[in-house]
This record gives sequence, C-alpha cells and structure tokens, in this order.
Amino acid sequence: MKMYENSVNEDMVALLEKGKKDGAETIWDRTEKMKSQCGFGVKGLCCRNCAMGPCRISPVPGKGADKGLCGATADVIVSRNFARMVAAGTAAHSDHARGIIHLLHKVTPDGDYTIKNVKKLKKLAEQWEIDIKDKDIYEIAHEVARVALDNFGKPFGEITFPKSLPRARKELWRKEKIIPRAIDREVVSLMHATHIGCMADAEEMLKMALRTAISDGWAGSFMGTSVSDILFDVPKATKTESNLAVLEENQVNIVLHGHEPSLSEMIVLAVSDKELIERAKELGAEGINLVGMCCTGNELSMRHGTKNGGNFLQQELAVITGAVEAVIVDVQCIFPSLAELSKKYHTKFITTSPSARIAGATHIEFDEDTAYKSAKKIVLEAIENYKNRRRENVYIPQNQTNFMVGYSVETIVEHLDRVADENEKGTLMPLVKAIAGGSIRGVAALVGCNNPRIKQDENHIKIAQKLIENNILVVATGCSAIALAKAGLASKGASKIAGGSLRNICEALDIPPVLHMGSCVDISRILRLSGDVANLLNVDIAALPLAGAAPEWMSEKAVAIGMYVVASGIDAWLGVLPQVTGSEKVVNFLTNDVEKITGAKFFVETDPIQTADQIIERIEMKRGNLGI
Ligand code: SF4
Ligand code: MSK
Repeated sequence: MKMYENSVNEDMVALLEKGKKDGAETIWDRTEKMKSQCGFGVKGLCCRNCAMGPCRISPVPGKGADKGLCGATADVIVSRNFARMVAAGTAAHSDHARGIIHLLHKVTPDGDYTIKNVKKLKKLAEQWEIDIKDKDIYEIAHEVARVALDNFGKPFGEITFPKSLPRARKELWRKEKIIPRAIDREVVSLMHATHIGCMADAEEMLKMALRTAISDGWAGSFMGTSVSDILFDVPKATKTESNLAVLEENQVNIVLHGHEPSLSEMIVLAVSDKELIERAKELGAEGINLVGMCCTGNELSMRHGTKNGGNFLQQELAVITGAVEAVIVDVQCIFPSLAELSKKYHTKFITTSPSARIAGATHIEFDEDTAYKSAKKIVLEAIENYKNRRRENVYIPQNQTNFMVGYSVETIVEHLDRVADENEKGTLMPLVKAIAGGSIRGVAALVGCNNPRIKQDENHIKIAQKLIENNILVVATGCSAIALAKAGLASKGASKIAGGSLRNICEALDIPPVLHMGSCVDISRILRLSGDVANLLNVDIAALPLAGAAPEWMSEKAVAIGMYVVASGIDAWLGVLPQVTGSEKVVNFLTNDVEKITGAKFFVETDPIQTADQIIERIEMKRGNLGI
C-alpha cells in the first residue's frame, strides 16, 4: 500500500505512471522505500558531534540513556541540531548573495553583465551613506559591493541594515542581544557554539540561532535581492505560464533549475543567440524553449516572463516527459538522483557550479568572466542532444496555467499609485489605508518548498484559498508561489474567489489576490514590505496583522527563514513538524517563550484549513490590539 499520496496535479500523476512504465525511480519511490523513519532522528535526539558518539537519548523517560557520553541532555542535543540547520540555511542564502555581490564588484560597462537599474544602485548607495557625487555608476557599484561584502565579515560593530528595518525592532534586537554583527561571523559563532563542550543551554542556543537567522533575512537575502535588482533590473508584473505543459514538442527543451540569476541571466541571452538557434534548426528543431524550475524558474519568470515548468517535486518528472534535452543546474534543491534518472532518458544533466558538483552529471563549469561564451557552450550541449530524443517515449502534459509574476515592492507601489491620493503616490500608503480600513484584513506570506510526505501543493493551495476568501492578501515566494501559480491563484481571474472587499481592491489595482514576489531569497522583499508599512504607521512589525507560513517546507533554508520571520515579529506556521520534539524546552521556546522576546512565535499545524483558521484568528487579534 502506498504511504504517501503524490500530487494534486493530474498531469504529474500521469507522468509518475509513465515513469513507472519506463522503470524510472522518483522521490516518491524512495520515500516509500525509506519506510519508517528513525525515531531518534525524527525527535532530534541523535548527536554525532564528536567521535565518542553517536549518542542517542531515549525519548522515553527512565528507559535507556538520558544523556550523551559528555553529559549533553536531550535539550542540549535537540537545540544544537536545530541551530546547525539554521547555520546551514543562512550559509546557503548568504553564499548565494556573496556570489552576486562579487559579480557587482567586477561589473564593467562593456562586460557581459552591466548595471540594469541605476536608480536602485544610487538609492542603496545613499542609504549606506556612500558619496556618489561626480562618480561614475560603475565606481558607485564597486563601492556598494565593498560595503555589502563588509557585512559578511566586518570585525567590529553591527551589520548595516536597510532603512526598511524599523528602529524599534533594531533596538529590541540590541536589548535582547540578538543583533547580528556580520553574516559569516554569526554562522561561524553558531557552529562554534554547537561543538562538543560549548553551549549547553537550549534557550541561549536558540537565541544565537535567532541572531544568525536575522543576518540571513535582513542582510544576506536582503542584499542578494537588492544587488540582483541592480544587475538584472527590478521585476515588473508579467504574465506567463506554468506547469510541464510548457515544454514544446518540436523545440529543444532546456530546463534551468537552481537559484542563481548570474547563470540564468546568461542562459536566457544564449537561447536567443542567432548562431545557436540556427544550429537547433539544422538539427530539425523549430527553436529553443527555455523553461525555468524552482527558484531559478521564479527569477526567470519575474524578469523575462520565461515559462515555469514547476516546483521542487517536479524536477524528476520533467526528465520523465522524455522531451527535455538538458537539465541545467547551479546550486540548492537539486536532486542528485537526476544524474542516474537522466541516463534512462536522453536528457543531459549539466552541473555548472563548483559548489554543487554531482557524480554522474556532465560538469561544464560556468565562468562569470567569460559568462556569455560559457552560457553558449552549455546551451550548445543541450542543442546537440536534440537528435537523441526518442519521440516514441515522449509525453508532454497538456494543462498549463497562466499566472502573473514580478510583484517587487516597487511594482506593488506602482499598482497602488492607481488609487493613491496625489501626496501619497510612490508610497505604500494606499495599502496601509486598505489594511487600516479593513478591506484587506491582513497580509500572509506563503513560502517554502514541497515535501513528498505531503501531497504536492495541496497545503499551499488550501491555505491560500481560505485566506483570500477571508480578505487576506497573500504574498508568495519560492516553490509555494509556483504551487499557487499552477493552481490559478496567482492570476487576476482568481480575484473572483476572493472575499468581496479584497476582490474590489484587486480589481481597482489590477492585481491577483496572490502576489508572486519571487524566489526564496526574495522573502527579503516581504521583509521590506513589512518594515516599510510598519515605518509608515510608526509601529513595530510585530504590531501588524501579518503572518507567514511554510506549509510543505523541507530545507534548512526554510528553518533559517522561519527563524528570521519570527525574529522580525511575524508569526510563522510550519506544516511539517521540525525535528525538535525530543526536547520540551526547545518546543516550548519556539512555540511559546520566543514570543516574549520577539513578539511572534511558531505554530506547527499539519492541517491546512486549521492553519488558515489560526492565521485568521491571529491576524484579527493583532487588528484588535491596533484598534483597527
Ligand atoms: Fe555524544 Fe556529547 Fe559527543 Fe554528542 S557531543 S556525540 S552527545 S559525547
Ligand atoms: S527552491 S528551498 S524547494 S522553496 Fe528555492 Fe523551492 Fe524550498 Fe528549494
């Protein structure tokens, strides 16, 4: 009997059936094979932080070991394990940001990468008090990059935060001693504290983890998004299509998967290269069809309107269509299984990053110094593979969904200008008024991944539907945004299922009730929106009727995100139980005591309708406290 249901999407179920006939293995097969999970691991009770271990603590009091060899208790082990997840998640987002900032530091007017948004560059420079008078924009860019890079390893002081961070929040972090000093420093300090013989106080461990996570959200991710906008432009509202039906029968199909826009922005140029299109035609294809996946898919859709093939759990299904010439990847959320799976089909699995080399893949390292040439080489590899497609084994689903993408804060403001009073143009004031007046009851962020232990996309969709029915505006990023796009909720037509007052606002602003704001790193756009609204109202973020939810999360990045969301004063709902239940103290801190420090806490709820109900209740409570 099957333990886990696979997907809400019939096309995906059909592809899984095809995969079975083809003898292909997918994540659902591996989930079944994994059978019951390790009981110690599920509760976070296993420690192998030193070679006296592994040690595991019995979850049953009085039975078996109640301490590790060094004397570490369940509280210590669980909190250390959780903290390590935060460190890894912060490292992933922030290393991504560092890569983009290094790119900004070497950008030249005649290079492959140029500055696409001078306004945003100058604004950031001004915020950071960089003297821009009489300076060339590339000189300014290099100085901005220097200041940004300092935030990773500055030896003294605090991180330079964006203006959107309300002063009250910053003061609170200072008072609670969770204000981050530098990104790398926080990751290193946290890892140090988890070493044997260091931190053995669960609450202090989790406070350190909060500090590290803040450096992810308000620095690493924030700078990653800002610098991407400077280099590749601020996303604008764009219509595009989602799901694997976006693959083309008679074109070279390239699936681009991962996270880093430095690669995707060059691949997008390379697929329009005349020479390469010519070569594709020589081989009998009508053209080259670029399809994004996961967060790279989001980056591409929001800046170029590139079609999106799907989210995390669709990466193997893309190969199973038999219609994909190449899956090109960079970093994060890439199944190593793609190496073996693609050999069953004609697909080339091409890795490009030294940080994510995968045995069995074709590795063509992407070189930023010769970016366009390098991207062309990678795309050519895909084109040359077109002749190997086995047409008798191709199945491309037929159902695609239109959706809107590209709701950066700047674009939201442009839409708000449609209804703004003259003196409020260019600000978020109309949104503030709609929230204060009650036509928008609050704003909920749906973020995070898919997880094979949950029917793909189901929780994202059910929660979003219920929230918009109740006049709560949904903002979404990452794989959640893709789930909602596939379900039609990120299209303007979805406003017909929204509550009456939200529907009226959506129609007046010409927006969908679910705003697709980009990739995982772009949760920083949501932080910015929250901070800017709080600043306009002169309150702290914790006072606002906001909520965050990661209904199908799986990655360590999601743990870091949850922690920085809570540290920012926004409640966070998790639809998958984190591996912390081995310690009552840790559970109690995350779901209770942390609220005394940050004004927000975690809720763990696996039922999507209950989740939506709880979000609505907390949002109404916050409205009541604000007297609105
Ligand atoms: Fe065991 Fe302590 Fe070593 Fe962990 S750090 S493996 S609990 S002895
Ligand atoms: S890609 S971290 S599966 S959202 Fe950003 Fe999706 Fe989660 Fe990866």
